[in-house]
Amino acid sequence: MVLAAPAQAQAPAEVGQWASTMNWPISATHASLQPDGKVMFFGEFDDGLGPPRRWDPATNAISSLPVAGYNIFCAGHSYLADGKLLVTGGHLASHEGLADASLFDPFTGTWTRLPDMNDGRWYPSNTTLPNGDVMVISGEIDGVGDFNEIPQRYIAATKTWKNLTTAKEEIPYYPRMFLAPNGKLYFAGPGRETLWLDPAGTGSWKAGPKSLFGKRTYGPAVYMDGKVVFIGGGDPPTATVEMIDLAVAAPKWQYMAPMSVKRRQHNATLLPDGTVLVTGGSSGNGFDNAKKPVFLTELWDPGTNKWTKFSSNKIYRGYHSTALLLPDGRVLGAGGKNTKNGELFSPPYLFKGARPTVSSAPGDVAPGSTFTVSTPDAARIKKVTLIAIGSVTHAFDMNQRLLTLNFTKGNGSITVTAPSNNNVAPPGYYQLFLVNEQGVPSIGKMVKITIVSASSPSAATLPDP
Ligand SMILES: [Cu+2]
Repeated sequence: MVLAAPAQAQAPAEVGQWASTMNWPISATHASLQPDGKVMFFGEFDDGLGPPRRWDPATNAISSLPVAGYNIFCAGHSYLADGKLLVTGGHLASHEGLADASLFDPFTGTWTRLPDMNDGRWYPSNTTLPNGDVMVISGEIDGVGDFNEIPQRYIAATKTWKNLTTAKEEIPYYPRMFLAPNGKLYFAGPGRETLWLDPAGTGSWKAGPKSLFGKRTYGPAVYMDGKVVFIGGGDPPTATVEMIDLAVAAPKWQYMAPMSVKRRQHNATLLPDGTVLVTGGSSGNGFDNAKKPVFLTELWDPGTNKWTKFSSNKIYRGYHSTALLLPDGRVLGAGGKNTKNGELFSPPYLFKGARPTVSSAPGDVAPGSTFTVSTPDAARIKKVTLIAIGSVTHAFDMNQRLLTLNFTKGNGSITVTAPSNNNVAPPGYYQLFLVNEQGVPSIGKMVKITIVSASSPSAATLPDP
């Protein structure tokens, strides 16, 4: 007798594959891909006082890093031009933030304390600006709804803070903020109200187009080629997805195809082939409903506006879970409340034949330039992407960003057009991927986007929303 295979057993080339669970010492509530391809993460509650950890995907080893000196749980984080991680605020108690800020240097594994911010910030968002400064927005000071209303700009050159005194505004915590092609910052939610922040001088806010659905609390939003895509979220959770193109004259939200299942507290991760992978979350009502876990992984392709169902993971990844794209093309799903483990997903593209190889690529790439990438696979390259290294917490990656680059094929190499300016590509480390006709990506090669001054495009080429 021959036993039938389970109905849902599908080939990894179709649905990808989750590897077995890795037990970790803390919940990876905050996780950042380092420029060296390792993952730095730190934990929730009192674990935020303890050592952050570093996981090496190549060896699976976990090491302890020095402590920051205060509780960095509930901080904001994004990368600077030189690859250091700016960590802003932290945890005194729930809804009570710290004013502390630090830099973590991933190359030396050391912390540098910065001057305190203007006040406490519990759940702030960091957004890296075209010149390498960082805008820090929101976070609670001393109780529920007591938001820090003065955005602050971290001046990278002097390691000091500047208050945006004319941009006082109540913005919800962990706002979904994005640097737009016009050099302004777009606050995409989670509510229907959206706003533009002009970071020039002491700052000013302006109303943006209302989004369509309503409150997408604990839903992720991602930036892809000038567009912001907001996926699910809300309570009760929604499966709906909407998108806005920030590069057009009159940006407007529009619905995209919905996910196959409602989710909140999930993660959205940009993949080398220009798609978005959605993992985890809960389809149940309430804050973090572990009784209605979503294990199904699914993928959105902006080219076709279609979702594809992939295989399911094993562990509930809701509140305090994170997900990161690794240079080898796998996606790490980790953390969750009191969930001290991680899982690795290999997308279908890792089962579709040989990967294109990058023989050499420049370490530094200046916006507005062209550069050469040596590859024996030049003839079969179909797409070239840059993905800024991820830095994620609370269902929002403040650093990841996907840019599709134009290129021409040569003999043994391709010539790639760099992003036009630092509004499109804020400075710092990105993974460069070559993707072949089968959709198989190369290993991500880390390149550093440098700062080109006078990055602001002319008013004639971009809208002033
Ligand atoms: Cu939290």
